[in-house]
Amino acid sequence: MDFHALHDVVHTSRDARCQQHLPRLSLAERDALIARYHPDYRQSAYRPIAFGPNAGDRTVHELAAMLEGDSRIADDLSLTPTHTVDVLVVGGGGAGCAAALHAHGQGANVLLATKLRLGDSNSVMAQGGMQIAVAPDDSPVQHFLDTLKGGHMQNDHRLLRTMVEEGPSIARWLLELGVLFDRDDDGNLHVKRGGGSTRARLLTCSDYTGLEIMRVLKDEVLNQNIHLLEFAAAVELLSDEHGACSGAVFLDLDNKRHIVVAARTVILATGGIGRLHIQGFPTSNHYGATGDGLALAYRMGVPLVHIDTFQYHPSGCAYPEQLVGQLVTEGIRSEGGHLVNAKGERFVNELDTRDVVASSIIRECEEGRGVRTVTGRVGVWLDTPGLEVKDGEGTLEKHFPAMVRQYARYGVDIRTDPVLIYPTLHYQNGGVKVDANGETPVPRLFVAGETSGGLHGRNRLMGNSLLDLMVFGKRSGITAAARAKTVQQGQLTLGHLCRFRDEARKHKVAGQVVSPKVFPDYAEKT
Ligand code: MEZ
Repeated sequence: MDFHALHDVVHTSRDARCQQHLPRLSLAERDALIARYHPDYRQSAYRPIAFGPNAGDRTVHELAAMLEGDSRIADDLSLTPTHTVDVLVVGGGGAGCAAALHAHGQGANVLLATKLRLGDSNSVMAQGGMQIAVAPDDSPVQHFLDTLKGGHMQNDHRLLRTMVEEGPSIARWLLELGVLFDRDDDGNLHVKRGGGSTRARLLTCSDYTGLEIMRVLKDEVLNQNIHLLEFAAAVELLSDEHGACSGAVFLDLDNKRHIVVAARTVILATGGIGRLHIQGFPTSNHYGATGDGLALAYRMGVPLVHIDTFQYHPSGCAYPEQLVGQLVTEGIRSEGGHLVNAKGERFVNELDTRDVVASSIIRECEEGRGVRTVTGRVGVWLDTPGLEVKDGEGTLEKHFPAMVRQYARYGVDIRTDPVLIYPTLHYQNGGVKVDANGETPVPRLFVAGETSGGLHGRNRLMGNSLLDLMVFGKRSGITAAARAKTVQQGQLTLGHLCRFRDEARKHKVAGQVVSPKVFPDYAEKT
């Protein structure tokens, strides 16, 4: 049958589907479903880590290999610094920009180094919004409870409380800087509901919320004349004689030389891990998302938390082939978009938590109720035209202009044709262990944003990532700047690397993989 003819079932089943109410699953039903279908539960995809701070903990093969991997630099690299700063921020996404701005605001001499260009990050690609409890019927307490439930009660309470309580002040800060959040007809901030949330709490800028926030933050970094180092990939941290962090080594991607930066404090904000393509999944992540900060912090001796859990966003694009893995925002489901199997049936409450929705889609596909593309991919329909029918012509163009254009480029009109989706690797739920100021157990080393772990428990709620970046970017920036005032620049050594290499040799895993990877496996080798 012609692939496009398969759409018909979506149109013909719409009226009946609109009468249906599918409740969210009970906790017992949720646990049974995800244990059977969620990729986090595929035992063969996991193994214990051989050595280091998380020795014996199980994680996916791709991450275990990266953490055990060897640095690309030699023990005897000359460590004469080309820059000496108070605060070194590694990463130019949302957390990195927020950290740099706040550290600079405290009077620190800041260098922001980034692997690609300023702003190239998952933050810029965030579509569906930022959760902040600003609505009259909402509160930080409610935000806390929703997030805790979504995270299987495994969230670090201190981090979570800090995030939800500081949300409203972050909204004010972004508004003052000039972020154009959507407003209702009376000019009040407009809020939408995300999966797993009991209140409408998402502040949005159509379906390009991250792009809008990053437009403003990037401008601010440039306006404040914060010193920038672009196309510089962090390949190793530096430690002093006491084991505290004292700087970093970068690979200059233009001329392949090393750049050494001495810093009193270092903030890692290198983002996510999607480009490791865990378990062969496509990803919604940007090209540089290779989990570099995890490897760098691990070699310094910092433990990681919740590294056995990843987020597979339910609606990754499954057709056309050029868009495979890219995000189809949860915002479409927030507005009432139905998920529909090949038989024209809804099969899950579309606003259940992401682990539930993703597992349900995988179940439908594994049990033969998915739709197959000509290239052999499988997925289920997201009824985008249903929104035009329900809310009127022009709805998609008004609320999801980026999505309409993204698909139109490949000849798909999402106003008339449903889109085929399948879970895509979107987020690492865990990461580097930090306190509420982003500080790690290694002195003077801070981590902010997706590289850090604990806040989201075992499943992040939609829109909590953008808030995480802003809150902990800010707190780590302020704390790192304050700490830099009280300490001297430490010696620049690779002592931690020598110790790590000794351990690797003992466990016979020395030199198997170079890490951080810097770019995905299919990139031209650097
Ligand atoms: O927080 C996210 O991951 C998000 C808002 C994604 C989306 O579906 O738009």
